[in-house]
Amino acid sequence: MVGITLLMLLLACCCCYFSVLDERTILENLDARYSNDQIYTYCGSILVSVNPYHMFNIYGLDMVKRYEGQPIGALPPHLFAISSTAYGRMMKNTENQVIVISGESGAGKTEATKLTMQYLAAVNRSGSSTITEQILEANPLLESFGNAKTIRNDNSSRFGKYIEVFFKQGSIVGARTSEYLLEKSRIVTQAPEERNYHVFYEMLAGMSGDRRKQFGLTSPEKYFYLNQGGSCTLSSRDDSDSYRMLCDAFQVLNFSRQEEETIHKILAAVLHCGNIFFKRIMVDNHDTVEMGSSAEVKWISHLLELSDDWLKQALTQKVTETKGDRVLTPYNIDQALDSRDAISKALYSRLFTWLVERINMIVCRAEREKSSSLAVLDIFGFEDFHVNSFEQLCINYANETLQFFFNQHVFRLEQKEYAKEKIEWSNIDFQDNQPATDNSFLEKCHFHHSDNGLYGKPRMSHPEFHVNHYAGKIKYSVLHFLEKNKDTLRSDVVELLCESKNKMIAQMFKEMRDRFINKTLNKATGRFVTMKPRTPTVAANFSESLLSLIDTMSRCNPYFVRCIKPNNDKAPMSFERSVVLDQLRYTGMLETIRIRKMGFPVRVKFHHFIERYRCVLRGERIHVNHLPTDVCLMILKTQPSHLVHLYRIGATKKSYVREDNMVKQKWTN
Ligand code: AD9
Ligand code: MG
Repeated sequence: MVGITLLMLLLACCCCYFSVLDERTILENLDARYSNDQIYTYCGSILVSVNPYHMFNIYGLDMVKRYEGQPIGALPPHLFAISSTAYGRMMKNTENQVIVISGESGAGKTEATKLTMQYLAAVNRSGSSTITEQILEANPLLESFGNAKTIRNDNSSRFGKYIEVFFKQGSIVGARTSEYLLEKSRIVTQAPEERNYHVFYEMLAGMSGDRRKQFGLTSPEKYFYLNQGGSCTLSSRDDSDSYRMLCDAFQVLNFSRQEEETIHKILAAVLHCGNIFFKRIMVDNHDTVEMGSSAEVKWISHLLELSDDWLKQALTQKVTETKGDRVLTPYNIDQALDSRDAISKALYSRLFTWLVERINMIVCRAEREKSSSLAVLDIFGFEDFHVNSFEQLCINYANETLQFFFNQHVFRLEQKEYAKEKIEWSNIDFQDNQPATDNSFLEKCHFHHSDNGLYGKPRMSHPEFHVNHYAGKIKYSVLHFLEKNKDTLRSDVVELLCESKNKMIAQMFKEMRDRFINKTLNKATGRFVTMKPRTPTVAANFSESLLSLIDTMSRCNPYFVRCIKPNNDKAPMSFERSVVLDQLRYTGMLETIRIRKMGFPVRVKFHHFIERYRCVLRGERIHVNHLPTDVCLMILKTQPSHLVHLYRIGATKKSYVREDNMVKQKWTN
């Protein structure tokens, strides 16, 4: 089939688009717009959002109405324009849409996600208000449990989330949240000036004194798991207010009183766990430990409804079974502390997964079959701390994967399109870390965890390695990498938690056991003893879920929102060019602009072009035998000759005959 697509360069640009495309101009443009309180700018169809660190009054119902039904470009750049276009396209084509929000930590991804959800809730006038309210309320709940203060962001997401909102005939019928890799180390350690997950502080600030007593709790400063970062309070967040919002969310999402109670019990048990200490003792020339704290152990057993002895044993001895015999090996102090922390991490992270599943059970209704979806991806931003560990490697790997998705979409597809249209075009190179990511980087990670000496044993003096990410070179410390990647909870501990008299706790760990571990029943003792993780490592698991995410997203029509952090001090309306420029470079923005500058970003269907511009022919006769390309050329030839290099006529697979006939008919009529 002969093609009928015309490719041309954008000739007229309004101020919110980049017209002169170079680094300096883009920076100046963003800076000028920002200082004019215009935080949004388009780069093609990509929305650049520069964090104002100040709430503008631009997200009200009036704005929702203004942007509703308006395509990108019809009104000044705004997040709602992206939401509105995605929504409109989903409605029109019943095609799934995804808004990919990216940017470094503190750039504004989570705020953009919340605003997008609010927009969708607001345009959902005919849908159920209960389900919409539940979907919105899931957000403060997950923020309490999955966000924390870091040095970069007072409300940093420590997990990635992919929220799919399902629609039928334009109305919301449900939603599903998928969570990615909650940062577990934070539950037991925090760097200076950082905090544990908000929920702990909120609970202690918001509960009445009597209720705190019920769980054996006092103030946050008293807990090792809460006080390591220094200050337990946050100037930008009122913990008791947030606790009230959390309790409201429990109500709206139909959590039973018993469920709420158990959630509090688990949180309190984790805090007590952190205060357990040990005394080092020597037994037969072996370094072993003795429990130094009995009060905490009693509280934990009481709260988790377990026998008094189980915890003591789990913390001080390792249980192994050989040929049907149970062998108890005493722990030294490091092993005892690791074991304590492993239990806390398992309790909290299992609770987190349970919460997400519980929310999905409520808001992800059966009707989502045959519905279309609009999804938002809010994943943890690229991180480079003073010390980067396994968590940063996973976070940055996720960003690397997303960058690949972006590259693939924007660059590869663009280049392919030119080739397909047979448009003359010099191939543009772009930084593509795909080989490094898939082959060397992740393989090395796997090698590291399959005892490969090459990767797993850096020199003692330099226990670190580097990765050249798309966003720059990052140094990782390999301390604790192995155990963080293995992240296995001792099988006997899982079994003990399954025996809790609290049904919810027992069920949570039974599901965990069944999902992640193979159990073998020892007939002699009647206990499950041999448990092998089904998935080899955390990294492998994470990588698999990321690939599946990319696969899901590739089946949607994507929109990209690039969030930019304008300064490193969380200061309102302060634009530091060097800080912004770095991000423009590594988010691929400059590359996007380069490719657009060299290419032909505006594509107009042949007959649309003719319909729109035939007036310039001023009565010149169009013969019925003229092909659409001929008419196009006739129109273009009316323009000054120096514009000739600004357009090309392409070829396309589009149904030529039908469209052409239609056009011909119009001409002859
Ligand atoms: V992280 O990777 O989860 O650490 P995010 O999610 O990119 O990070 P977040 O959305 O949490 O950053 O934004 C950080 C802070 O910037 C927020 O707490 C707000 O105080 C501020 N912010 C972000 N976007 C906006 C906005 N559109 N308007 C006003 C904003 N303030
Ligand atoms: Mg976030």
